Amino acid sequence: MPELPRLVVATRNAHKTAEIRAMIGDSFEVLDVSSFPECPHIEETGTTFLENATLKAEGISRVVAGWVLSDDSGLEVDALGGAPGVWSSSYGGDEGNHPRNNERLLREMEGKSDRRARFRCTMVLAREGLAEADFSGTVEGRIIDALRGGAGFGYDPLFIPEGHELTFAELGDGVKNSLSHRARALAKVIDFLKHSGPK
Ligand code: ITT
Repeated sequence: MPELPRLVVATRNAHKTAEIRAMIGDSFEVLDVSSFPECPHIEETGTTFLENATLKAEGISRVVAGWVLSDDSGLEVDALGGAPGVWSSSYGGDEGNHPRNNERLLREMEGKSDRRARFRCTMVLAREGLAEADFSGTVEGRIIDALRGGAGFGYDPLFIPEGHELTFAELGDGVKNSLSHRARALAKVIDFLKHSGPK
């Protein structure tokens, strides 16, 4: 059997890797930076999803051969002027602390009647230190006033996608991976890779 082509995801978030691996099926071997201890920490100094996704993809592809895919994503809440947005991962004050992020979101949303929100995901494909293409996906929905469900990660227990009555954390990976911001961006990535020929 020929070896599968490799796709390295420029992330330290194991949940993102697991979702991408599940969605990509068996056309690629999906790894992330946890398999490459030589990868540097990439400072996310951008002010947009695209800037941060580009920093991560280019930074990791300088030290890892082949295609590197980054994912910069976040939650935008209308009643909060688009916050937490690009700063979703440290909204509660502590990078990557999902319980604190959710606590702050619940606090900020107290008494707000406009609950509209969306997840956004921007992905960048890079090779040899250079970004070659970017892809975006969005899913609309609303924020509820108490945590519900145990699947997924991040703000999933507070977000109900449009057309549903359950949160991403209640709907589970199968449903989330069929309609999420990440699924929609990744479908475009897969299409691009299919047409880009062997590398
Ligand atoms: P990497 O930068 O290492 O990829 P990260 O988790 O820090 O990991 P981001 O900088 O893109 O990633 O921040 C994304 C944050 O947005 C994430 O920590 C969650 O708080 C939120 N988020 C993104 N996608 C999400 C999803 O599918 N479900 C719930 N929350 C999500």
